[in-house]
Amino acid sequence: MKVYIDGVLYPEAEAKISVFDHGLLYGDGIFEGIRFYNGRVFRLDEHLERLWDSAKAIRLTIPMTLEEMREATLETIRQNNLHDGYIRLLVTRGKGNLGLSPDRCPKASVIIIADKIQLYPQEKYEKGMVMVTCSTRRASPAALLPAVKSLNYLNNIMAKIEATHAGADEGLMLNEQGYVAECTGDNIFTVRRGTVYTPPVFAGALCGVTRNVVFEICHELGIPIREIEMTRYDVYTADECFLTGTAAEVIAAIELDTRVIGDGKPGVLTQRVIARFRELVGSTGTPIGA
Ligand code: PXG
Repeated sequence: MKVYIDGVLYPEAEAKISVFDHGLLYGDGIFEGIRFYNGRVFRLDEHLERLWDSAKAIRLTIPMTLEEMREATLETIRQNNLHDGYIRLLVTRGKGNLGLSPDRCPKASVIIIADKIQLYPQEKYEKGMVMVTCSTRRASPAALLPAVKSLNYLNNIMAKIEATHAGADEGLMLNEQGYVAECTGDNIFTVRRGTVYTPPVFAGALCGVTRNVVFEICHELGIPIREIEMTRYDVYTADECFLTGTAAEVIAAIELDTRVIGDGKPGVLTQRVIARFRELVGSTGTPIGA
């Protein structure tokens, strides 16, 4: 495995960053998780645009252009001879001192890791995911902007620990008002009487790239889709539920807090969305190139 750090591809064992990097010391940085399928990177530019938006929001200067980042990403995949896999793109605040001010970090660091992705077990894709509501709330936008894909994931990790310890596959996160925000690493959708619903981004969700793809698929297939604030009640009583994320892709959720959703199987509409998603990931995207 070769890892890109600031313009150089290092063998994995030599891919190291400074212990004074504020990405490590303070979680001060941003990232993207991107997939490539069949020799093409899925929605690469959407991910890069979100990375640049995250950088803007935290006042981080990415030390290269978007075009250079696109090329560095593709080159890292090529150098690892991968056809299908996952890219983790990080921009850290860079090396500074033991003080949290980023003013002492002269240059941000760019890290690109290309690897195989570990999927949920195939069984989960066939049977659906079991969820519990976490007591850890999604960070308030007044504290940590949920739209920023920052290296500060403790909020989600605390929720993930709760979900895992409850024996669930995923944790549902509510915002401070008690409305559904998203899951620990995925956006959530429900289906009721033929309409697809998802919480608005302002409810505390990340503006997921996969979430946006679901909007496109629904428009294309003529399925009504709406953003609406929802409570746990709306998930318990939905006909269907599914989750979306680069890692999870599109996956049915069949239970929340021991309430069976719909008939407890991946729903018909969910399966239509999944089928179209599979077609898109297999046939579109930025070619990795020779
Ligand atoms: N919400 C959150 C909080 C996320 O972290 C998504 C939604 C889905 O967004 P995309 O753009 O991927 O459709 C994410 C991203 C993991 C893992 O290992 C998952 C994500 C990020 C990093 C790691 O499961 N999901």
